Amino acid sequence: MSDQPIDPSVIETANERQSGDLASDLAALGEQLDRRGISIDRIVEAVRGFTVAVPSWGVGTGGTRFARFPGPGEPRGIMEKLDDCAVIHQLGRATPSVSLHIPWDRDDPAALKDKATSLDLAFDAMNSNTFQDHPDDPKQPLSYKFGSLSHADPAVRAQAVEHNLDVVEFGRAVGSKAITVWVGDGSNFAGQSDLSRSFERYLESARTIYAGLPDDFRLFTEHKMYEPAFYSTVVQDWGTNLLIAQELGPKAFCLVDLGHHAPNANIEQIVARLIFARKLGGFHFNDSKYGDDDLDAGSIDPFRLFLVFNELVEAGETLERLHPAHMIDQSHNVTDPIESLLRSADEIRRAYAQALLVDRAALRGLQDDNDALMASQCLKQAFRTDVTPILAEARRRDGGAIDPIAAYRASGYRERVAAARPASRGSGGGIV
Ligand SMILES: [Mn+2]
Repeated sequence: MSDQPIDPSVIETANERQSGDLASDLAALGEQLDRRGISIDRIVEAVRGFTVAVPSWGVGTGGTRFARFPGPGEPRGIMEKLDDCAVIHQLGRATPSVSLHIPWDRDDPAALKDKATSLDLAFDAMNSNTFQDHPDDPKQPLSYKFGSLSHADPAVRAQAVEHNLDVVEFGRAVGSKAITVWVGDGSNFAGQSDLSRSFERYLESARTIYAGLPDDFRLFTEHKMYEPAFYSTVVQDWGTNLLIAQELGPKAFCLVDLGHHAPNANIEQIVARLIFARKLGGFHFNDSKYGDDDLDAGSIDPFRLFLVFNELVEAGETLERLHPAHMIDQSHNVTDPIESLLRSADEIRRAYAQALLVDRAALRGLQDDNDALMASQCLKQAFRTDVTPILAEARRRDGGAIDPIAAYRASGYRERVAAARPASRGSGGGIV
């Protein structure tokens, strides 16, 4: 059996207290859904089958370029990060995999794989890093200050390509099947960089990475409108991202980070277009209010998250063939990262469960009849349904906690690791 970090009796004791209330709530909701012709059991089982990967970097306290305020018991390396990821999965049962970031998580691949297996975890898409310099890496002596895959200097481009191929190789060794490439390449001044030539250089580099992919590996490219470059970004939007995936070939797909768009962009429509093009590769879930991508998934605009899932459910079999990767990518600056990730995974599953409640036959009829008001009402009825008992029941059936954050607080895990892990320094910026 695995080395679970939380004593299972903590979960059992908490669940015993709450199981009566859950059974009542589930029965009431089941009755309501029955009247709508929906089997609650089918929704619970579908939710159990929906998982999302946690980012290794998410279990540390994040920050901004102004400051970082570390919390107690922060993981000091990838092995301790995996322990924290195991807590999230043990309690929430929604996050069986971890997305690694190289070089931040570089370690012996065999040891990493053993550790993950002992914790019932696996590895999802790998992430390369050519958006900062790596002075301690003898293979990366050149600076990425002026870009990486699109850099004007072919030697920097070659170094960045080689790093990505290293990450693919590392991923293969730990059982990952995909690499996500995000670059910060761009410019801060009009005229600083040639908008066309920089993209051509990026494509040439990406083709070399693509050519080095194993047959069963996928390449996800991630667009971001701006930051760290503030005038132009080489891979700035989904159109450019789609061009890249189409140029590269059948193993290349687009990754949608929900926070990487202009405010008010219709992200669900972007998702629909990428599904149409058969190029939706996956998601980085998070939320944002203005221009950043760091807030907890579903914390600001849960309706938008629901509308994204509405497109995914609507796509049905087409989506099953695409099997997009689901990953969280957010920064926890003021909360315990384990609590934020538990709640975020829950909010993502909530949006999925709500989307499963949409009466699709009715919605199509209303759309074809141009009944705008009732079509909107049909969607909103699903969104307004409180599916909390479904989420709790899915966790309970998989041995997780009915209320995972309460169980986490009762377990004393944070206090234990705070005693075992000396406090980290507060310097350094956040993640991107
Ligand atoms: Mn991202």
